[in-house]
Amino acid sequence: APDLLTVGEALVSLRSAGPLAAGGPLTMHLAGAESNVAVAVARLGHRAAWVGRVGADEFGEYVLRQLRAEGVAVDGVTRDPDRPTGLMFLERRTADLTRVQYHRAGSAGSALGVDDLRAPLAAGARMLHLSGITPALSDTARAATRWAAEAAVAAGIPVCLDVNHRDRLWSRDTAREVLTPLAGYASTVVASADELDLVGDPGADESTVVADLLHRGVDTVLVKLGSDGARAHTREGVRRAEALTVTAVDAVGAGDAFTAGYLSGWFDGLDLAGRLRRAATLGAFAVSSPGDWEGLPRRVELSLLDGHEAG
Ligand code: KDG
Repeated sequence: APDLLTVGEALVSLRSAGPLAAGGPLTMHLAGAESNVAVAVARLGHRAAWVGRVGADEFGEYVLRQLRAEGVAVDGVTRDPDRPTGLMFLERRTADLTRVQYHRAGSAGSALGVDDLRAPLAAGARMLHLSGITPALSDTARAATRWAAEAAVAAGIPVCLDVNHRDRLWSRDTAREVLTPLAGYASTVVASADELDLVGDPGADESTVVADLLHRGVDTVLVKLGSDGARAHTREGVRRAEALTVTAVDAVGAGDAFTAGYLSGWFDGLDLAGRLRRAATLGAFAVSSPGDWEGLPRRVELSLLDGHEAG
């Protein structure tokens, strides 16, 4: 069984160097929050498996090829003969402004269903990673996400829920209705500060949401604060983690890298401080290199950012 099992939609991302309306070359990349986490964890030497649906098209072929090249197990993936692999365009509109356009409605990935997940869950894992993107894709994907969380808990597999709100896919109110119960299955919840009320009451402050999650059985709540680092809440209290001081060139994928670093530390049996440090290190690699995941470190490279500690 793998260390990490993650479920979601992997996409082909077509990145522009300038405004899309002005044309110009696009470059092709693998994207998807969950597959980003899988790649990050695999680069650090853990066994990672990604499950989802891709089209029986060239884009699906590309997604699988990229994941295999990164050492991510894809044997549980379903090729959908009737639906295309989802696409997204990542437009670098200005140096400071990137815009995303999805072409994923009706995609293979959004047709994810419970039957796609039975065998991978039965094979087991040390941790199941789910994101709040998957239940936003379709009714069947929502049911599958919920089923996976329940099945994992029943099998004694801890669940990490990465909130990852995507406002292009659903409203905050719908997200909250779905993600708040889902968070009750998780042992680890990861959210940015502005996503916290999607796993609690609308407008609730951090301490209220966190107290409620810990009360519902969540062990660790990680609140991402971007360049200000993160806060980790457990029943023992709150611990602050600083971000590393690096030059930010591309924030896309940084949250996925942070989560992957945390999980890698967990697989290695590190204490909370060590897990947070690895999370911060991976986040720093992601923001200071172009691409969602291309710049992530292999294990021997983890120490390259030593000396970049803030303050
Ligand atoms: O976390 C980075 C993701 O935003 C990107 O890879 C695409 O999964 C994606 C999404 O749904 O936005």
